[in-house]
Amino acid sequence: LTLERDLRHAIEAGEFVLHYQPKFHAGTQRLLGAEALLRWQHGDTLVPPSEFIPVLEETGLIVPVGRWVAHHALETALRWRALHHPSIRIAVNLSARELRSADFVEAYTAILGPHAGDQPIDIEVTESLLMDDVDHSTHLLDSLRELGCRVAIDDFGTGYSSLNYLARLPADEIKIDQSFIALLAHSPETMGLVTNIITLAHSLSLQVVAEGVEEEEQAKLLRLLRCDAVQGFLFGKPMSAKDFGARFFN
Ligand code: G
Ligand code: G
Ligand code: MN
Ligand code: NA
Repeated sequence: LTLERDLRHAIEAGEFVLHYQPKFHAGTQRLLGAEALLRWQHGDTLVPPSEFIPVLEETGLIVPVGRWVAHHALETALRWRALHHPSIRIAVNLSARELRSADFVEAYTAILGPHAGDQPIDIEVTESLLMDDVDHSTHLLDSLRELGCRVAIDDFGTGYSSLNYLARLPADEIKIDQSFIALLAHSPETMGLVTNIITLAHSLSLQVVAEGVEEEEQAKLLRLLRCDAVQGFLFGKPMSAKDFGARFFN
C-alpha cells in the first residue's frame, strides 16, 4: 500500500505536525490549555486524522508516532510555560494500541518522567478503550497519574461505562462528547442528560469538559449547569502552534 509506505517515512521526513485546540474555564473563560491533534503534511495536502490514524493503528505505527506526539507536545508546553503562560497544559490522545504496547509505561516515563513534579502533559483516552480490560487500564492510568498527568475520559457518553466502573477509574476529568452538546439547546432530553452527567461527575470528584461548543447559547447553558471547561469552534478551532501563539499570547 502506498499510504502505509508513505506513513512509514513520515516521522523521519518530519511530515507530522501538531495542531492545538484551546480549552477554557467555562465561567471565567480563562485559557487553561490545549488539546494536541495530529496532522500529516503530505506534499501539499494537510491530511486529516480520520484518513491516516486507522492505518497507523492497523500497522502499529501509532506506537512510534504516539511517542513523537508526546515528545513534541511536551516541548511545546515547556516553551509556552517558559515564555507565556506558566500553568498551561497540553493534552494528547492515546489509542488502544499504544496502551497495549509492551513498554508503554517505560516509554512514557522516559519522556514525561523528568517533569513529573510539574507535569504540563495530560492524557485523553476513550471509554471503549478502557472497557476492554478494566484492571489493566486502571494500572496504566495510575502510572500516568504518578507522572503528574491528568487523565481525561474522551468522547464520554458514547461508550457503555457503568456507574460502578466510572467510580473505580483513576481519572480526573470527563469530556462530554460533542454529539450531546450539539443537541443541548434544542432537546430537553439532552439537557436533562447533560445535567445529570455533570452532577454525577462532580459527585465522583471528576471535572467536566464540554466538547464541540459552537454556539453562545450552548456556552451559556453549560455555565448554568456548572460545567468546568469548554472547548469548541466557538472559542477556537485546532490551529498551528504559531497561530495559537499569535492569537492567545499577545
Ligand atoms: O481534528 P480531529 O479531526 O483532529 O481529530 C479526529 C480524531 O483523531 C480525534 O477524535 C482524536 O481522538 C484522533 N487523534 C487526533 N490526534 C491524535 C493523536 O495524536 N493520537 C491518537 N491516537 N489519536 C489522535
Ligand atoms: O479527540 P476527539 O475525539 O475529542 O477529537 C476532537 C475532534 O473534534 C477533532 O476532530 C476536532 O477538530 C473536532 N472538534 C473540536 N471542536 C469542534 C466543534 O466545535 N465542532 C465540531 N464539529 N468539531 C469539533
Ligand atoms: Mn480528544
Ligand atoms: Na472527544
